[in-house]
Order: sequence, then C-alpha cells, then structure tokens
Amino acid sequence: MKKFADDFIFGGATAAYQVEGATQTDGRGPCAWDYYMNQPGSHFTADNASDFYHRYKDDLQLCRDFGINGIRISISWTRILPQGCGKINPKGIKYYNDLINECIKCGVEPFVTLHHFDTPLPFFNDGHWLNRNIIKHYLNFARICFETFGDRVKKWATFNEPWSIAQNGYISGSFPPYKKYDINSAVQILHNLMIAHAKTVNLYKEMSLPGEIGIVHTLEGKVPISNSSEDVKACRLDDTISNKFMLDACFKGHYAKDTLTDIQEILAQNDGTLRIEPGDIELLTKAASQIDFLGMNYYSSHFLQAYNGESLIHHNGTGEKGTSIFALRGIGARVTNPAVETTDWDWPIYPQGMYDMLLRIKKDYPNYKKIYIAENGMGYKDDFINGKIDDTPRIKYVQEHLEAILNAISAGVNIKGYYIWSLMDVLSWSNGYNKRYGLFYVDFNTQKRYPKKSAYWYKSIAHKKIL
Ligand code: BGP
Repeated sequence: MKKFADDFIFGGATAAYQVEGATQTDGRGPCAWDYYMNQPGSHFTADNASDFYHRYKDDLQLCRDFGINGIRISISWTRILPQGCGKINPKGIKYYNDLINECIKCGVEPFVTLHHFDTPLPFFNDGHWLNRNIIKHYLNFARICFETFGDRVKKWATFNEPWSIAQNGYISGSFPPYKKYDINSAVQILHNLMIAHAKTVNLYKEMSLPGEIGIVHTLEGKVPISNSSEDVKACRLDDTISNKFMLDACFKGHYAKDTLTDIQEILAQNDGTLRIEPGDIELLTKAASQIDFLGMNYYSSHFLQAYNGESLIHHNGTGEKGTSIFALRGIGARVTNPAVETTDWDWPIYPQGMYDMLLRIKKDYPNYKKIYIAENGMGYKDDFINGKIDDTPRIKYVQEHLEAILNAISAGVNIKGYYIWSLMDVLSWSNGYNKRYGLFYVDFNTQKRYPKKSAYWYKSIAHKKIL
C-alpha cells in the first residue's frame, strides 16, 4: 500500500484578490483587476469575495478542524504599497502580520506568494510587465515583505503562473488587458517575469533568511491527438511556449537551444522578436543555482492538432460545456479527445498528464530539489441542498490526482505537499462565483461556510496519509 510521508503537507490554496474582499478597506490601493471589474457591464467584482480579510480566523479554525496543515496565501501588493511604490501602508502590514501569526498559532503553515495576478494599477497602466521599469518596484515590494514577514514565513513563491498572466492577458483575452492573439507580447512578458523572478530569488538568498523560495508554474500536459508529424510538432510548440520556456529559465538558468529555436519560429510567424538584455542570462543562471523548489499547479492537459488557419479563441467562462475554442495560427488547436472526460468549463480531466509532467521535471530539470503541488482541484457547480453539498465528482478528481502523485513519488520524484485549489469557494478570475472549487462551500450572501463532502474526505486522507 502506498502512503504519503508523515511530513507531507495537506494544504489548501487561496489568493489575496480571490478571497480577501475589502478592496477599499484600510488604505488598499487599486490593482488592474479593480479597474476592469468595476467597469459597466462587468458581471462580478472582488469587493466582497470570500471576505477572508475579516474571516481568516474562522477559516484557519476550519483548517485546524479538518487536518489541513498548510495554506497558500498571497500578499496584495497594493495593501502594502497602495500606489505600488512610495509610502508603506501600516494597516496592510498589520493585516498580514496578524494573518501570518494566526496561521502559525493554528498550526497551518503559510506558503506565501508575492504576486498572484494583482499588479498595481499605476504599473499596469504604464505597460504592465512589458515595461521592465516595474521590476525594480516589484523587488522593493519583495524586500519589504521579506524584511517584515521573513522571520516567520518559510515558504515563498515569487510569482503565481507567469503563463496565465501572459496567455490570458495577451492571447486568450480573459485577463487584463484582455488582448487577443498577441503572442509576441506574451513571450516578452514571460521573459520579463523570469527576470523579475530571478532577481527576487537572488535578493532573498542575499538576505540569508531562514526559509525557502521558488516559483509556482501552471504546467499543462500537451498530448498530440495523432502520431502525425504535424500534430506532434503542434504539441511541441505549444509545450515550449507554455511550459518549457519558463522551466528552462527557472531550472536551467538559460533557454536551451531547441527552446529558443521553437520560440523564434513562433515569433517569426507573427513578425516578432524576443528582447533579451545584456546580463539577463547571468541573472537566470544565478537564480537557477539557488532556487529551492518548484510549485506546480496542475489542472488539465490539452490534446493538440496542427492548425494553420486564423487564430480563434472562445473562452468558456460560464460553464456551458462544449463552448471552448482554442486555435492558434502556427502553433496548434486544442481538440476534444472523446476518451477523456471534461469539466463543465471544458478542462480535460487527465491525471496521467500530471504524472508525466512530474516525471519529466525529474528527468529534464534534475536540480528542481523538491516540488509542491501548489494547486490542483476541480471547478464544479456544487448543489447546495439543505446545508449539504455532495461533490462526489470532485472527490474522484482529487483522488485520481493524489494517486498520480503517489505514483510519481514511487518513481523517485521528490514531492513534499499538496495544496488543493481551493480552500473555500472563491472568486474565479474570469468565471465569477458559480465556478466553485472549495472544500468549504461559501454562501456569498451571508459568507457562511459549509464543509462539503470533499472536506470530510480530505480530512480522512490528511489524517491517515493513505488513499
Ligand atoms: C489558477 C490560478 C488560481 C485559480 C485557478 C482556477 O490558474 O492560479 O488563482 O483561479 O487557476 O482557475 P479558474 O478560476 O479560472 O477556474
């Protein structure tokens, strides 16, 4: 029988903007999302979200009651620095000090992400991550966080999902600034984020603090729908831009030759070039030699077919199954694999992809040191019936992915923890409040929490450490 190690973390994941609410409380400044979510026609806002700002003690008590011994939180940059730079907001510092202290008091170890999509509005307006001027301000924010909370926080992530920032903001048009098919900007942003990440890792190491630092990547498996050389190539190109480019930067410390060849081929089709500045590769190399862990978010894999038509993307943000379209000229099209089940948001449920990705990290990036599964979970339209939520499909999903993790551990991959997305129901960035992921159901009118069937199941797994 396979068993998780006794020190394996069974955690729950959150992100500041998706849970805190209180967007205008205690001097918080605006991030890009505040601007867009408050435009006429926007269907939801984060103004209340899951009210974690006021209810974190209750949520941490739930963690304690349900055997959850780790929590991913992120620090809202504009609570600490309302304009992104300049004057520090003491109330923001106090909030995160209190939150971190409460986590420790409850025996729920905080895993803190510095940037989980919520770029301060002034920097967003000034070019977002395309303008490298933001990097020095981000480093300043990171330094403040390390100096203030670094005595107690032992797990830091520089960024959550650079790929989502780039893809959703510039290719699929589902995140600010809602641009579509701008692959050149997406690639440049990825590189700029890799530089910001590297500088932050190097800074943290210079400060000799008593913890570890890594990055959280969303790693999507890419599987060719046939063995044809065209489909295999589509798969390789999609994998390079969404996975390999960043894994190379973070763990090799440079872009491998074949990675750059693929990226240049993608850019050439869109008349683009990648700007790498003098000194960039040295920074990446230094950070790669110092990074402590990979945070891996895994939800899904894509089945790819070659595609040379016009780019066409439709984001299914409503849960109307079968409405997604994702086809990128010169890269490939995501197609349905009839043998693989999907969620209502058309995400293929494919735990094998998680196993394959974990083994690949071990093989291709042997200096990864350790992996935390920083997010994994299933978006589901939970039915709330007389205070009870039977989310059996979510249990099946998590069970299958935990099995993939155990198998990867048996095959020699060093995986130290699992943070289910999400701890409680939260705001889904581009899908609103009806795409639920939590172990705890949130009634968004009253903010009352209700443990779902999955919460009880997770509790028993976390306790026994056996599936
Ligand atoms: C990841 C993000 C999370 C979360 C999750 C689910 O990409 O890091 O913040 O939102 O995906 O995604 P969604 O809410 O779009 O279903």
